[in-house]
Amino acid sequence: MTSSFKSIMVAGGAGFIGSNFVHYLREAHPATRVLVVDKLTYAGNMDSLKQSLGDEAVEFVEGDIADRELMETLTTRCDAVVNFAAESHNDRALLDPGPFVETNVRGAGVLAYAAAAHGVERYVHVSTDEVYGQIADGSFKEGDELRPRSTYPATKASGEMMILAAVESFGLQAAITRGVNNIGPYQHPEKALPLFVSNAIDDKPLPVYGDGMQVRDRMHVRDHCTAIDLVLREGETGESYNVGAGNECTNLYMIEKILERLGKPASLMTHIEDRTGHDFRYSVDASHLRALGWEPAFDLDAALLDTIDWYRDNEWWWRGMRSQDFEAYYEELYGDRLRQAGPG
Ligand code: NAD
Ligand code: TDX
Repeated sequence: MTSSFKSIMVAGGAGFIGSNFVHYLREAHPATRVLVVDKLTYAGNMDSLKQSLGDEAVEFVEGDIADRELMETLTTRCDAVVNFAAESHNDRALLDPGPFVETNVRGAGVLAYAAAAHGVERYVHVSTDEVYGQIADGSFKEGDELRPRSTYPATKASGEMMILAAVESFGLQAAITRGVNNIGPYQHPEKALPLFVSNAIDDKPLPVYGDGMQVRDRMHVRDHCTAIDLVLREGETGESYNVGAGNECTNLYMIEKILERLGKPASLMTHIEDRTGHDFRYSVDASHLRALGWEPAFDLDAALLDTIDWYRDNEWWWRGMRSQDFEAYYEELYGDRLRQAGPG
């Protein structure tokens, strides 16, 4: 990789992928300063940043990417920006779309426009494979039409349009990444893998949507970090890059691995009423990115086992996230469906 930056802003750096990216940057580019900006919504967690925050090269600012004045100030202090900040959970988007539009569209635009105004050298907007919609066979390429099928991906696709507008209108030097499902340390326990592991540890039912045969490409978050770093340094302005590891598996395969690793019974698996508009399969062709020299380091089972073991060994982290508010959300989303399903 060629370019070296003096200071990188990591927006949404107290979340799952953002915090992993901060730790990655400290190891891979120790001479670069890191400015973490995060609103600390329910999904942000300062504990996820602990291992890097003592470091004098890392600064934390609590703030909203939709706050124009703050973004105008902070972007003058960075030569690169990576934007992870988003509302990221499909199930919550079905309960209330408001914050998704506010952050994933308006916030994405405010930060990008501020970065363009202050001549930020490089910008990566972190998007998702969900913008394409579902696919029965084969894999999506970057030029394919975006056909998001539900609220969260609809706002992520709209956010991408704000970035392309800033590229065209104001010369923002931005590229977009479209990553598949990530797994790894520091993912909120509302998401499937950490939810299933933490429920299994507590001998609670694992709520499986529908038949559990939905397919996801499960990429280790560390591989997503190396991909984003490469696109930041070598990606072409105005281009999108699919980021997929080729680790496709059904939800049932992942659940079986979890139960086997933790020595828990299959009877914990509980099929419940499906998520509304649940995409059956996502799949992307990552050859555009691989042409830049990217290779994932984790295959499917290595990614799954590394992640399951991390949650098994780090209860201190996820027990704090399963707070009273989380239990209220859990009851709202799953309560009736689990009661209708009856005992596993
Ligand atoms: P996350 O929900 O764990 O973290 C999001 C972070 O953004 C949190 O720390 C939250 O406090 C912060 N945030 C939310 N609104 C903000 C705002 N207005 N201003 C500043 N900070 C704000 O999400 P994640 O899983 O780490 O996802 C990060 C990014 O990667 C998102 O853009 C998501 O769409 C994308 N993505 C995620 C995955 C995945 O599998 N998790 C896959 C592909 C792409
Ligand atoms: O309780 C559950 N039961 C269940 O069967 C939950 C939470 C999920 N699932 C299923 C739905 C999906 O098929 O597991 C699969 C994974 O679900 P999530 O962890 O909610 O991820 P997904 O909806 O696929 O989206 C994730 O990957 C793409 C991230 O949350 C997004 O931010 C990212 O863009």
